[in-house]
Amino acid sequence: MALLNFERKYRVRGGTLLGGDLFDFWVGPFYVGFFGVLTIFFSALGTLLILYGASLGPTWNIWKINIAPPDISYGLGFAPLAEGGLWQLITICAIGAFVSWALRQAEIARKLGMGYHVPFAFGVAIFAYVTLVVFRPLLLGAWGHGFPYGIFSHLDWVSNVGYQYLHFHYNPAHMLAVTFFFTTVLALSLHGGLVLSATNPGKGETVKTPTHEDTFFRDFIGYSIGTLGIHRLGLFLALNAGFWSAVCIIISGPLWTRGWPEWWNWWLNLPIWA
Ligand code: UQ2
Repeated sequence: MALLNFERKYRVRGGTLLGGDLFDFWVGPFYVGFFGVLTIFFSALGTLLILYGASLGPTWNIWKINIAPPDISYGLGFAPLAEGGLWQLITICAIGAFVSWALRQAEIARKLGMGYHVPFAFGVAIFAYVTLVVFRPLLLGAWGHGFPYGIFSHLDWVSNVGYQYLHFHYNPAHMLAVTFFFTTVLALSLHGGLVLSATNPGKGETVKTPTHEDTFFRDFIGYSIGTLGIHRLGLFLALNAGFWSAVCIIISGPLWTRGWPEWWNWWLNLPIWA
């Protein structure tokens, strides 16, 4: 079945989570849905608020524009717009847009009778962001612990918060996150390379089969994880990268306030050395 025939057959009513039939239609290639409308609303409002915040600031230099969270002294209260209130509203818009986007993915998956793997995966990315700007600030008692919205300014925040714990690479959850990020890259490069080597042959050559792919890795390392397995592994690695990123920052402050190198003293303090 050609793609356009498939779409005619499968673009059917129903499967919506909210709004019933109201927004259950397509605009060109795009499914709309209640959450499509919500995504556009939050994205547009958030973008306008960012532009307004930039207009209050000292620069239009794209690298230096900065929308900072409230001062720590505002605690968990609302701040005036120009004093971090814009950051608070922009954060609400961002979360609203991200969650609406995930729910739109879920509605499309329901329509097609597919699993929820895509919205679940995106949900882990949302979880990592919300950990930075909501969960950790809540646990530390001030919105001022969120990161500022700006290209250079958020880099400065990461550097400063890292040095606050002396050497963030000694954070065990950070170690796990970094390892999962790199292993994700290894797995995707193996997978991308393997699939292209088999299915994108030179002129006059034939396309190879998954059996060729399996055999390549069995010849190479004595093991093939399989065509479905590599995607399970990829999802597992990528989700763990996001998950441990969230863990490594949520434990910094709420659970451990000293330098991360010092955390490893638990090893030297084991009673077996006495
Ligand atoms: C594989 C397979 C694929 C793949 C890849 C492998 C036919 C098209 C990349 C090989 C992957 C292995 C052996 C796992 C490597 C483990 C880590 C942690 C990176 O066997 O099946 O399908 O794309």
